[in-house]
Amino acid sequence: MKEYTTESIRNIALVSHSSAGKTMLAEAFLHFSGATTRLGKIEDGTTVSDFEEEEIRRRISLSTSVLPVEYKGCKLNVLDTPGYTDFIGEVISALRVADSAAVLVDSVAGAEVGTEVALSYIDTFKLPWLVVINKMNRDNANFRKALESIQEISDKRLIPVQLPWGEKADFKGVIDLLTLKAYPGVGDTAQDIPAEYQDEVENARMQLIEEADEVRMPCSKNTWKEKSYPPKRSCVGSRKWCSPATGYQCSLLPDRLRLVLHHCWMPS
Ligand SMILES: Nc1nc2c(ncn2[C@@H]2O[C@H](COP(=O)(O)OP(=O)(O)OP(=O)(O)O)[C@@H](O)[C@H]2O)c(=O)[nH]1
Ligand SMILES: [Mg+2]
Repeated sequence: MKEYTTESIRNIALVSHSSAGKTMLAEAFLHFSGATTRLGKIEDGTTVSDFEEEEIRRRISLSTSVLPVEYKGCKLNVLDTPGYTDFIGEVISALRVADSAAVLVDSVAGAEVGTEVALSYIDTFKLPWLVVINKMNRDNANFRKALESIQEISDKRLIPVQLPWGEKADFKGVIDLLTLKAYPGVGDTAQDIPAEYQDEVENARMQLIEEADEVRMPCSKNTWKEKSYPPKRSCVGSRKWCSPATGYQCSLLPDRLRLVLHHCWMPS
């Protein structure tokens, strides 16, 4: 593996209530970035992260796995933590060494006890974090409701950086508010935003710009498009979060020094 300097490395912990999809997201990162040739499945016991016999048998993560993901000149050390509270020690250890955290929330269940516990440790370690509203393809998936549920248990204002492109059986991908492109689930070709989303996207983007201005990030309404710097607060993506080819792969979550974000993609 190539050697990376500090500014190209992101140590990011995936945390959530059990079963929100952390291990599958990590699997998708690996697959999308070309580290694996096929996407493993929890049900088949073929994910890279859940490799222990007991993890395969129980179909849950029992310990934190560190998964190196190389993408666009950056190295993401993804820490896939267990969601069951019995293994909270693993989550604490992962957050202790991480530079940032991605909090996964099931789009049907919304924020759960494990989400709240994870957030309290994120707070303890004062980590920057973002939310991934996951499983958007499930029946009863509801992005707004899931978002509200996590907003209710956090005192940080959550600002979407991506919107889901459809939901439930109609879930197609994500609409990115920074690049202003729609990213379908399969393949990495960005598309123009479908006409029926234009108003929603415009409103969400305006909110994003206003929040960015408010927290005085190095962007303004004029430079936003070129620089793609994100707001300093927690942001929200959706499961087809892993949209490829976005220019800010390393731009929202921090290394030890600065702010950055990575996107990756999970085919359904
Ligand atoms: N429909 C749907 N199912 C998903 C998605 N992501 C994960 N799953 C399923 O949800 C279940 C749990 O996924 P995991 O990735 O093991 O969840 P986890 O957060 O790692 O769970 P723990 O290790 O117990 O904390 C598995 O059956 C996955 O196949 C998704 O985007 N959509
Ligand atoms: Mg897991």
